[in-house]
Amino acid sequence: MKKALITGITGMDGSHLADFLLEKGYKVYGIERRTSTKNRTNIKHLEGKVTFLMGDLSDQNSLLRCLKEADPDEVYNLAAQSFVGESWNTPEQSADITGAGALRMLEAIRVYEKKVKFYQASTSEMFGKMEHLANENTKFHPRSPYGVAKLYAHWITINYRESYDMFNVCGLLFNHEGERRGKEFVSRKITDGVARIHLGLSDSISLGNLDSKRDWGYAPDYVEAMWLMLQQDKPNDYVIATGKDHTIGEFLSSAFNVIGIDDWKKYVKQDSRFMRPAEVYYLRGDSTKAKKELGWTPTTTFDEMITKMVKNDIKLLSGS
Ligand code: NAP
Ligand code: G4F
Repeated sequence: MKKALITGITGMDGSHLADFLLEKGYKVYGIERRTSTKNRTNIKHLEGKVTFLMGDLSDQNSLLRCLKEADPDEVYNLAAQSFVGESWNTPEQSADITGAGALRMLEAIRVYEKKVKFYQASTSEMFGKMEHLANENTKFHPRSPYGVAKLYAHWITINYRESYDMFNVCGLLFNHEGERRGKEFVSRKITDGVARIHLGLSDSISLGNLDSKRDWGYAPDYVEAMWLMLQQDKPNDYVIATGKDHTIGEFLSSAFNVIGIDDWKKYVKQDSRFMRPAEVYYLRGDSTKAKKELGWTPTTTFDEMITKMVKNDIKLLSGS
């Protein structure tokens, strides 16, 4: 039985990856950090199936202890301060967890000395200021403290692969969403807001910049790509994306459509509090390499994903 250790298991991707690996017959360990109130919304269903270990990406020894306890074949480093907007409020903490956190996990694996395959959650935010389709060779120009921190984590993962012959891969994942997404991200903020309007709990949604375009995929499709990367003979880095871009207006239109509203504009307010000091206006990825080498393609469409998210939020809010 293969063993996997996941950092960030309480998050959206971590919980989906745990579901996926359990289905594959893995023994799964997940690192949780101490918080004043436990938030197990995404992992409640995993209790009794996954072994939870206490640790923190800011604490090197805790990572080594978790590694020894789990003795994994594969480590998936998904933990991060992952909200781009927040990274201007806490740039140092974002650098420490999102950037140096990856280094701490790599060092723990290096000191542990056993052969462990390592996955780093890299991101399309590293491309930042881009205008065309991005692939593995596109130059980076991050536009947020989060993006800069992720770029450090990306290069240190590659550097440890080249320095110590470690099996390290980076997945350059474009935006992916789903029912377990945090409510501060624009996708879930919209689907939750639409559900509230539908149930008469609210009459509008306040958003920032509506002009950006994103290449939005569905999270459960994307965790499969993470696993596939670690099953290859040689470590390599891959862009994971749908190849299609949509504006936030198109996201809104699709979400309001689920509740039968065509004229969504009268329900949306613009609020400068949600604008960013530097914006990433356009992200679209070319995952040809992943398709060719991993056999990976996304299966859930943009509209299917949004429908699932809106229906799930209506269900959660109505308690049905
Ligand atoms: P998420 O839902 O925000 O989950 C982040 C996870 O990191 C949570 O489990 C969180 O734990 C944990 N964490 C934060 N600080 C920590 C610390 N100091 N020590 C240990 N754990 C800590 O993020 P996600 O959307 O699942 O994304 C997973 C990873 O992929 C992240 O690294 C993200 O940056 C990256 N990524 C995401 C996307 C996307 O579109 N979703 C795209 C590309 C890359 P708490 O619950 O305790 O806060
Ligand atoms: O949903 P967002 O906060 O996601 P963003 O910034 O693209 O980051 C996400 O995807 C990255 C991959 O590219 C990940 F690495 C990262 O961890 C995270 O998962 O914002 C999307 C767009 C932005 O242009 C933002 O300015 O939506 C715009 N937006 C407009 N109004 C808003 C809002 N974003 C948020 N969060 N809230 C708003 O009210």
